[in-house]
Amino acid sequence: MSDIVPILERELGSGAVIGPGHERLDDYGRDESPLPEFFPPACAVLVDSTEQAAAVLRLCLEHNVPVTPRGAGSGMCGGALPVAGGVVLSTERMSRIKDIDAGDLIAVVEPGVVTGKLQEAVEAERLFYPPDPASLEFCSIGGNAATNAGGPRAFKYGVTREYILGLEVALMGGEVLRCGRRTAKGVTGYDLVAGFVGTEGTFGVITELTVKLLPLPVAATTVLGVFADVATAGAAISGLLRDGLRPRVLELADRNSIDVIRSKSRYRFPEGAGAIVLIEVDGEAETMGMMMEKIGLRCDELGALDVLAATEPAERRAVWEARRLISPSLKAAYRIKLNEDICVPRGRIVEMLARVDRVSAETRTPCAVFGHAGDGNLHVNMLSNDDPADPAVQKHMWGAARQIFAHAIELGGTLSGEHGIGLTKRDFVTMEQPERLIEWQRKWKAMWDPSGLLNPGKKLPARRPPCSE
Ligand code: 2HG
Ligand code: ZN
Repeated sequence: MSDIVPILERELGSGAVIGPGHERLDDYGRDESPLPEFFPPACAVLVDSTEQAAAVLRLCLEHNVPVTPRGAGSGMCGGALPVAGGVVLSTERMSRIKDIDAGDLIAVVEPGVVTGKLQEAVEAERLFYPPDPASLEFCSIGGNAATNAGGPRAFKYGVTREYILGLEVALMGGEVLRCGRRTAKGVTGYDLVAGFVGTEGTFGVITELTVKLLPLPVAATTVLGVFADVATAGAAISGLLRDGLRPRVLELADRNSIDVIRSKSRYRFPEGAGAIVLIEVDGEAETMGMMMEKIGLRCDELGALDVLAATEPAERRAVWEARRLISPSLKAAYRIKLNEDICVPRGRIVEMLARVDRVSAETRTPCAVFGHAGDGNLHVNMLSNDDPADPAVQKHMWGAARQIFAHAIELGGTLSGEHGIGLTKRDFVTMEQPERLIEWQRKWKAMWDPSGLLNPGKKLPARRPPCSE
C-alpha cells in the first residue's frame, strides 16, 4: 500500500501529495467526531480538478488501495476518517464558484467551496442559498451534499438535498458521471442525484455541483423566547408548530447550552434563562412587525418569561454567532462530547426531551440539548470530563447514547437527522433498520463500488458472520 505514494506523486506532482513525514499528514486522520483514536492515512492527495480526482480513483483501484474522500473535515461522525489506511482524497483545493446565474436561479460550484462563501457570493446578487449548517464558516458544499447536511433554516427551506439539481461524480476506477440537470424540474431516468446525496462518499466523489438558488428574502427578524426550563420551551415549540406558523427557524437551547456560551458570546443571554426558543421569520419588510408580534404573543401564552427581539442586523449577527458557538464551546469545555443528532416526529418532541432528562439522570451523564427542535432534530450532547482513553468511560458514554437512540427509535424517530452515520453510528443502524433493508443497501453500494475500496467501513454495519445469525 505504501507504494502508492510515489505513484500518486508521479501522476499528480508532489505538490498535490501530503506524504509520510509531512507535518500536516496527521490532520487527515482526524475530523470533528468524538473518537479518541485517530487514523493515519498513507497519504492525503489534495486534488485540484475532476481529472485529478479521477486519476486518484483509477490508480487506487489499480493498486488495490482504499480511498477516503474528504471535504473540510468538519464531519461529526467519522465519515471522512481513513479507517482502513490508504489515501485520503481531499477536495479542499477545488474551491471555485464557476457560475452564478440569476436568470436560471442556479450556481455551479466545485465541492471545496466553503458554504458560507457561497452564501456571501450569491447574496451579493440578491440570491439565496438557504442550507446553513452551523459550521458554515468552514464546512464545504461537497461535504454538505455528501452528508445531506441540514441547519436551522431547514425548518422552512429544507435540507441540502432539496438544493442539489445536478452532480458530477468521479467513481472508483476513475469514470466520471454527470447526472441531474440545471432546470427547476426534470424526471428523465432515475434520480441519481438524490441517490448520491447523503451517501457520505461511499458511492463516488462529488467533483461539481449545480445548486438551486432562491430570491433573497428582503427582511428577516429574530425573536428569542426565554423559558424557565427545557420542558416548557419544548411544549411551546409544539404549540407554535400546531399554530401552523412558518418561521424559517425554530430552535431550542437548554440551560447547559446557554451557560457554555455566556462568557464568550457578544449577545447577552438573560441570567435566569432555563431555555431559549430561537425563532426567525423572513419575507417582506412590512410583514415583519406583524409576524413578530404574533409570535411574541404566542410565546407569552405558551409560558415565556420574556420575549426578546433582535431586529438590527448587528444584533441578529450576534445572536447567530452565539448559537453557532454552542457546539465548539461544549467541545472546548468537556473532554468528551458525544453529540448525537436524533430526530423524532414533531409530535413527540416533548416526550423525547423528557426521556433525555431521564437518561441523563439515570446514567448520571450531564447533557446539553439544543438544535433544530422545530424539525424534531435534537442535538443531545452527552458530556464528561473523564479520561476519553479509558475504555470503561467510553463504554459508559456510548451506553447512554444507545439509550437515547433507543428512545428516539421507539418514538418513531431516527438515529441521525443531519450529521450522518459515518463510523460512529454505523453499528447502531440495526437498531433502526431490519437486516434485509440493510442488505439491499449493501447491494446498492456494491453496484457503485464493487471493489469495496471507496470509504470502507462507513454508513452500514458489517455483515454478521454466519455463526452469529
Ligand atoms: C449545530 O447545529 C451542529 O450546531 C452541531 O449541527 C451540533 O455539536 C452538535 O451537537
Ligand atoms: Zn445541527
